[in-house]
Amino acid sequence: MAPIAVPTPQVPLTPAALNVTVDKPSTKAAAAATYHPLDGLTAEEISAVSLAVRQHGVKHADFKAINPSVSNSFAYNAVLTLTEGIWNITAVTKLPEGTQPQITMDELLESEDMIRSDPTVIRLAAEVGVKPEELCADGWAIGYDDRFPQHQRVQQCLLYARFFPDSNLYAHPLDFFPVLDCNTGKVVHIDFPAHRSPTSGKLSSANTAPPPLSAPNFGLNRERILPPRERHEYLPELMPPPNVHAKEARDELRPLHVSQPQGVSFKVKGSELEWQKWKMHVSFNGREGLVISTVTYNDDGEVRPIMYRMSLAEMVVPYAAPEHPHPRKFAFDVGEYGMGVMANDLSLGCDCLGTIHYLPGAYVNHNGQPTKLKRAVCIHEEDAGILWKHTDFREGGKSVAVRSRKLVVSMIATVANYEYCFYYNFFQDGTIELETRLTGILNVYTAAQGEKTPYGTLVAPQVQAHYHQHIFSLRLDPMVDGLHNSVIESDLVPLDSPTGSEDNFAGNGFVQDIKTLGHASEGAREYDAVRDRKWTIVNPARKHYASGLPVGYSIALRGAATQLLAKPDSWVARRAVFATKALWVVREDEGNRMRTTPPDSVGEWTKDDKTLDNEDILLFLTFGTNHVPRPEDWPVMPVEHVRVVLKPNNFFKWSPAIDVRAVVDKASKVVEFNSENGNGHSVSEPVASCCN
Ligand code: ABN
Ligand code: CU
Repeated sequence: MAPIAVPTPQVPLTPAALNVTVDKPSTKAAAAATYHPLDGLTAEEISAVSLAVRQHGVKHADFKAINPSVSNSFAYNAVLTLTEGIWNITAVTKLPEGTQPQITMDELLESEDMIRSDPTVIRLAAEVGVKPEELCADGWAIGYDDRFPQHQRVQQCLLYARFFPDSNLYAHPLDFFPVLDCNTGKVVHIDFPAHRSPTSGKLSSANTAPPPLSAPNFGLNRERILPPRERHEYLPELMPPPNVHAKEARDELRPLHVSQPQGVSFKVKGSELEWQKWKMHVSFNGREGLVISTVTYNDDGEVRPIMYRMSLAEMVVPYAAPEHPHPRKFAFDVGEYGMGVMANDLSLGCDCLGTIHYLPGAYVNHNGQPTKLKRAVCIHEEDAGILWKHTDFREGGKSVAVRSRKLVVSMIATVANYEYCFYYNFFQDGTIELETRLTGILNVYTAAQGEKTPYGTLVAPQVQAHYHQHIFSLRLDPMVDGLHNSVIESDLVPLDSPTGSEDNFAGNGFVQDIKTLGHASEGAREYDAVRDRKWTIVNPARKHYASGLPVGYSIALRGAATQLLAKPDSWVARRAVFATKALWVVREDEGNRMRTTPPDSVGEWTKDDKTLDNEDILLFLTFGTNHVPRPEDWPVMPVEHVRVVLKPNNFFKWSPAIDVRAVVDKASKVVEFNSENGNGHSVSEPVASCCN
């Protein structure tokens, strides 16, 4: 990565002198026509902000963070305001020692160069038959390891070997982890995980704790382990032998086109998206990636607000293996890397099928410059099966079947070995769904021949995939018919009265046990699958005309509820407090307050006793999946789906989908098969109407 050349104050504070390329908006008129205050920063704005920060840095000698030649390893918060086209710095705050900005892509890539040129790493790799140029490193945020001083910007490298161009490096994990200081570019330590005896299962180390940095030979007290050499490829061109998966490709499927002969049914004005009765704003930023704001539904002419903002606040993948240094594997992929920073530039016909509209995205990179994605966000429609149907079973009775369509707003991020695909789905019955799909390659570590692996699955010989959890935090800023909302928790419980009693003679009775989360201290909630616990965001000021209940949106977490399995006082629980509960409800003013001193987390924000009822609130919903890897997840994992659903509940007078008409798809056909050769051919056209 090229160091930022910062001139002396005598040099003019021009973009060229400060190494900033100022992107120009294509045309002023075009920019003005689509401008919206909730838009993500454009590439031009990022360069302009970067220029303002550098100019400030040059003018103010105390603000040295941007000048690597005087790097002091402190991080700063800068607040800028835009006045008549000029960005001004209004506040600069030095953050406490140990506060680190996100790891950047450049730092990740640079880590590979650093380890390839470090003499100790070269020697250790050579001992297991790996050449420096074959070494690959995934740079992981270290999270927690108090053996290193706070000011060091440490990164741990998970090492693999790549023996052939483009080959799957994760099939060849190495048995040691270098630790780097990103600021000095030096390897500062090597960690050697202990291994377990094939016979007794006993650990080669005295215990699972980190050895002191001063331990001789980096605390290594076991035999070195050669990386597995068997190839496990997934790229089609690498499939022939010696790849163990070498197989002829299966017969290609016949084409299945998604065709919209009359075009799409949505409208896009800048970043504002309208479809059916939905309207929303879509934006993108480097940290959260995709953001959906100001979601409204046109209910018979009344535009009803539902969500002010929805975004991914955080995600963490804690692993189960307790032997050092594996417990350090719990990177925060939003906070420490940025989901937007890792977003893919999407490809038509592969990532996105059908008639697609893309939105661009931009984020600030290591050098303070914008990185642009032409296709960061994909917008399209999909058939979603049956929306509703009924047949009057009496002879001559009528039948109606209505198909469902969904609007999908999505992005995909590559998070080193894994990919995460995020789809915000909007349905015609008022349902909003965040569907997360997980795919990519498992994080793996080597196992010695015959070694016992109590915390992982051997997905291939000597390739061990540790058990882990994928835990996400969805930040919901609700606006259900207004900014003042409450959260109601409801459980389904059997009647207290025993079977045979007056109240419950047959014993079948069950009711909803309902309570409003009244105070901040009640804002941290557990999921209860047995009681089918639900949370409903309501507006207590408006009631349903028939049920008399407050209008609301219910959160269905079933199947997606995941809470941290690590101990409450574990390293990971202390950092990923959000993952310890299924739902956090906090006051907006608390959740949005800018803080510069730790501890700072939802755990702190739910400690006071301010009211939560009928207030401007925020919800942080914890969801995800526990992953005990299967050999079938290897070498690339078929997608796993996790769904969080928000359903209107007492919000609409009746089914909002009752006005969707049954329309026959004239392109559908019946296929018949020749019983001799099994070949199919189309024989008939669809019925004239789906309502008959
Ligand atoms: N999941 C941790 C991570 C993310 C990006 C790059 C390397 C490692
Ligand atoms: Cu997983």
